[in-house]
Amino acid sequence: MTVKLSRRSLLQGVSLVTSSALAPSVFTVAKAADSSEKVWTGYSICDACNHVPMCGVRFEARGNVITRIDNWKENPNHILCSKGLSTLQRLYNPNRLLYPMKRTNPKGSKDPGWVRISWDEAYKTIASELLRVREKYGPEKTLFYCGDPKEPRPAVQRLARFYGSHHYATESSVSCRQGCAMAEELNFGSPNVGAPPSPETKVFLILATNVWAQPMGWWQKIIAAKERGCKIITIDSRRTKTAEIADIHLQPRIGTDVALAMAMIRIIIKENLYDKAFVEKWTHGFAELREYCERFTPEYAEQETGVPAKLIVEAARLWAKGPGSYTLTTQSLSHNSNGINNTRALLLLPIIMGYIDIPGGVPFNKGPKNLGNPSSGIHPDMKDGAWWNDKKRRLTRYDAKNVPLWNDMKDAVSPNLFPEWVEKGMIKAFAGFGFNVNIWPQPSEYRKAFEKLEFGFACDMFYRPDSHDVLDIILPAAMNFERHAPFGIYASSVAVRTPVKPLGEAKEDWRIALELGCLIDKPENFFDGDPEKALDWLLQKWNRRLEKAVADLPALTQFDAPKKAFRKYETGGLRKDGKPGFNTPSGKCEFFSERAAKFGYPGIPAYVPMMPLTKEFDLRFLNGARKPYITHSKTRSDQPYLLEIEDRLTISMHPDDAEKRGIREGDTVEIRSPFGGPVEARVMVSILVPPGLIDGQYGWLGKQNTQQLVCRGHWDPMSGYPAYFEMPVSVTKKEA
Ligand SMILES: Nc1nc2c(c(=O)[nH]1)N[C@H]1C(S)=C(S)[C@@H](COP(=O)(O)OP(=O)(O)OC[C@H]3O[C@@H](n4cnc5c(=O)[nH]c(N)nc54)[C@H](O)[C@@H]3O)O[C@H]1N2
Ligand SMILES: Nc1nc2c(c(=O)[nH]1)N[C@H]1C(S)=C(S)[C@@H](COP(=O)(O)OP(=O)(O)OC[C@H]3O[C@@H](n4cnc5c(=O)[nH]c(N)nc54)[C@H](O)[C@@H]3O)O[C@H]1N2
Ligand SMILES: [Mo]
Repeated sequence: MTVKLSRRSLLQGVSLVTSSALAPSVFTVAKAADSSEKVWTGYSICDACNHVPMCGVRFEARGNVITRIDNWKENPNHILCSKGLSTLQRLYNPNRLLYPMKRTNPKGSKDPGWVRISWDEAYKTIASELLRVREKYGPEKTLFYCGDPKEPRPAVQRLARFYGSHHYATESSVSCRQGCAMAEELNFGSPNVGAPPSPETKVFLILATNVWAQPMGWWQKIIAAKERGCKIITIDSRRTKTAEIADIHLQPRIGTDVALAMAMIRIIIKENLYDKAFVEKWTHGFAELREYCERFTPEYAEQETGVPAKLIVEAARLWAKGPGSYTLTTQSLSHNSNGINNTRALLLLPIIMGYIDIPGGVPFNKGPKNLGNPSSGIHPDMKDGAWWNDKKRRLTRYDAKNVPLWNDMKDAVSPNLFPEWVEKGMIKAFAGFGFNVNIWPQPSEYRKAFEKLEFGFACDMFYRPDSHDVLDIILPAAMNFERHAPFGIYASSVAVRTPVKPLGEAKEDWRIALELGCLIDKPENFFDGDPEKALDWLLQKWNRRLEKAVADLPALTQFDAPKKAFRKYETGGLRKDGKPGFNTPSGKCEFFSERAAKFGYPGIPAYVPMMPLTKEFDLRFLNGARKPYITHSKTRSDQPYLLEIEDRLTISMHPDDAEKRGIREGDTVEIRSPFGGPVEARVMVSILVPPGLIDGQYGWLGKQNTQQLVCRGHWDPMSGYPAYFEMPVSVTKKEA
């Protein structure tokens, strides 16, 4: 049966249709919960904010209806926040997308004419279109994509692999944390986000990491360290909660971290405070570093960063008192056009002090072998790591020219030149899971490009007109409480779940990717379409079984953690070949990155000033600061409780800047940049930001969509990331 849906009725809620004879609405379902159904306890993983590892949730259900959620105490991440606690509103939101839909009006029509179709029709159409495009143009002409929902990734990447397209992109190849990971790999030879302070840590460096973006337990560990006397240095352009507990808060202007780090390094060298033995034996490029940092006198650094020279000296001396550790769980450092260099420069601070893999320092090489997180594919065999790493294939990827270092290092393609690719006929079809077109600067350019494709589908929990109206089919995704896959991974333990059945005809992402896989390739490559089979197969890689893991709940499945050891670079514990040293070209921690230099980038992280402010555009916009109750494009009306906390785009503005403009708390303003606007926002007058900077969480739509302010074409040349946080803007009061 086909039911006609107008765009408006869809917008108002799929429940308009689903509450009729087609299916029970969530409210009917909720009523059914009062009946004599059995009450049981289940376990799941919260995906409300997309940080990894995610938080464990315990729930109570009556029959198939979850009636209550709570902390899963046995899970290492279990303190739920406002976003997590309101996920039941999302699960039972009457606007959920519950059925496959196809457009009936041509692309470009105001109303796509979405109608409900069966899964059978959806799958047949998708499979035949993808196979047609492969046959006619080649597999590489289909772009596979997984947005910030990181959990579908392993199955989606497998789908791309067996379809034969190495054009697989993720939100992390558009912009997220892979940029910082790139800096870590260049410096250390492996990703390392740092670690919370251990009992031996004397100084802790918080690198642009905001408490609101972390699991709640993270903050408690910092507080505990502070209480036992550990000194804290926070390097953050804003005065956040993490900055307020710091002994020293260094507040550099956005994108000037190279200048700050080089000035600290210069002092550490001049005052002979560095670890000479470590530097001599285990680092590469010290002479070049010493020469480069020479121009970064405290006074010059003050001029560039705005941080008082005296404070820079004080911070360098305090850092040298170590042992010291750091946290760099942020993505923010990589969101300006010199982001990778800024991150690399800060990460030279632990190296020059030799705080590498020592007690109280930065630990390396944690966790059982091959146990990755969902964004990296969980286990290399799941995505077929060898296929993705094939050098010849990699070089045919479209990003080999514009971001050659990224191309060399990462298995997901940088898709930010998508409009240009489509223009040149390089991409013809699109398969998107959790696809949000507003992730990009100037989203309308991307919408136009998507519209030109021969075929595109997306899979989501909600209908998002901005993204979906340029595609052909939308598929309903199950939510976290309704799926088995993937399991949560916490250092050396794994959390499996006991899901409820999906509402309507929603299916879990892994099931959709695997079932589609069965239609385009051999079913045995796709676990016969069964996510539970896939999970069991994965767990067997570590000699565990799914059934047993479920039976053991609420306890997590434990793995043997590698024996705790320090200075593993001396014993061969860090390198892939088992030799002493690090996984870098020189085998050492690299002040001068040979890998970066090989691709024409500066070997020593170079200082490059940001796009200048002008008389007209005299403020910089930190376009994407995380707030405790918002995640990206989600959590607004998906979880209405959170909308009560903040119902529209709200920017922070320093009192001096507000006064100069005659702006008061609560006023509505217009933001413009040389690249677009106006964007409408409400002002919060606050010392969270220094003079000259405003901030706001992106992800709002329509007139409040801040992505139209960001320049397309001003990318970080190393990562290809957009410079979201760099834009000069003007802010004027909107007259009533
Ligand atoms: N200006 C600016 N832009 C930014 C950033 C910034 O700081 N400033 N940050 C960047 C960063 S770090 C990130 S991570 C991205 C965020 O990137 P996005 O990918 O835009 O993240 P979301 O808005 O969380 O999710 C996108 C879509 O996925 C859907 N979705 C959520 N969960 C699931 C699921 O489990 N399955 C399926 N199929 N769909 C799901 C949501 O409903 C939504 O429509 O934005 C980037 N863009
Ligand atoms: N509540 C919530 N939590 C989230 C998310 C969410 O949307 N909401 N998103 C998740 C995702 S996908 C990500 S990537 C992470 C992001 O996590 P974070 O990057 O930690 O989050 P942000 O608040 O964007 O930025 C952290 C800090 O960096 C500072 N900063 C920005 N630019 C610079 C700079 O150039 N130099 C210096 N020194 N400091 C700078 C900002 O002032 C900010 O306080 O959060 C994850 N957690
Ligand atoms: Mo992110």
